[in-house]
Amino acid sequence: GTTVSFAASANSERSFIMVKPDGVHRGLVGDVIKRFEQRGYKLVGIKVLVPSRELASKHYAEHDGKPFFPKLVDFLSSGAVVACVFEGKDVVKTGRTMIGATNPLASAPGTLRADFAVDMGRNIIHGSDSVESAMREIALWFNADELATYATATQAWVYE
Ligand code: IDP
Repeated sequence: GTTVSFAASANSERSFIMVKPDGVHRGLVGDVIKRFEQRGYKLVGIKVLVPSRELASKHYAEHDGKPFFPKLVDFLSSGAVVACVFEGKDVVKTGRTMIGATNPLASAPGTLRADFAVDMGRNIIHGSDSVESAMREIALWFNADELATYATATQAWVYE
């Protein structure tokens, strides 16, 4: 019925979550994924790649023209990243909360950036800041056939 299909679509929000080169070099990929998994979010896409400067520029297009933009693009394309798509209820907003403030020194304790980072330019992880950004970023980093549609055996124990 209506209630069931509403719940299903509300629980299928997606966010683009990426471990940046500093996080990969420091061996934090597992820690990042662990936080999202243990919260109850479902991993539906994942890949490791060294982004081209073009891809990095497109990803951070909203910052084009700002003083830190060239450094940001250089850094993101300097090494391997792990690009992920996580799915679940309110995953965009909740993901941002779990990640913490852009400046790790201002991030709340218990957030990924507070627990693993110090400098703004080495804050280990990216997470989409809105549902619209998430859709743009997922389309930029993934082909449709690289995203899996599946039901977890535990979904009834995560969602009422
Ligand atoms: P977010 O990653 O928390 O969404 P954004 O404002 O979208 O933050 O900035 C993208 C990334 O650019 C940040 O994660 C950070 O690494 C870097 N950055 C943002 N602002 C500055 C700055 O003022 N100086 C240097 N790097 C910055």
